Amino acid sequence: MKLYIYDHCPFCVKARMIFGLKNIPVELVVMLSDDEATPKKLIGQKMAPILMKEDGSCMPESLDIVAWVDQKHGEPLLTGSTNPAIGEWLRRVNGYLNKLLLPRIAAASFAEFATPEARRYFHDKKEASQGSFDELKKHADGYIKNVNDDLRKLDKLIVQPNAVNGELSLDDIHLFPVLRSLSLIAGIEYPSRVADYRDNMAKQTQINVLSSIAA
Ligand SMILES: N[C@@H](CCC(=O)N[C@@H](CS)C(=O)NCC(=O)O)C(=O)O
Repeated sequence: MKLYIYDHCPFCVKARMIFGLKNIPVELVVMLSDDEATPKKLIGQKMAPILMKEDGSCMPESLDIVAWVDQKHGEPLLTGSTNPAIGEWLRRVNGYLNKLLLPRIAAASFAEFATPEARRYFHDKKEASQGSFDELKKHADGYIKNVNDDLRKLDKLIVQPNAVNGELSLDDIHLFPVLRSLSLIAGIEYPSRVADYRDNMAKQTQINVLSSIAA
């Protein structure tokens, strides 16, 4: 199977997670961010992730990919129940996270930005939807303070380092990608349970965190 992704994309991380957790081989194909032809050919629109199954058919939508792989390949793994407090935490943080992340993603050394045109495409598209990056960067300190406050709240919700609620569930599929994205931002203070959980999930899912390119 092949998974078409952008490395920075949290939805793509969700799809990658289930392969790593179940130790199922998959070939990752990082598309250039300005490559509209490939995703349109595969699923009729420009969106990642896209799973190409062994029979050549393609499936979009991260959570559909997660459910399909979990149900159809070995015993289901995401059998734990979810905690509404995690959903609420994610809604709050996702409400402001992009404003902090997008200027840094646009400047980082991701494979989807391997050409200047691909980086420019992402930059211009996101500035059009979120506002000027120079303006967003002026508010970074305030957003980092929000993140630090919110991570202290998350610390109290983490039950085990290998599964946020004690048993792997969809909450893990939603939470780890946010923590991986946050690892791109220098200067965040990680409470110990959050750091242990993030690092343990990175190992279990076989997905790198981004600390080495944090800015
Ligand atoms: N509902 C979709 C959302 C996926 C999504 O929004 N992907 C973004 C990348 S993070 C995308 O492909 N956007 C189009 C673009 O970058 O031009 C899913 O869960 O897979």
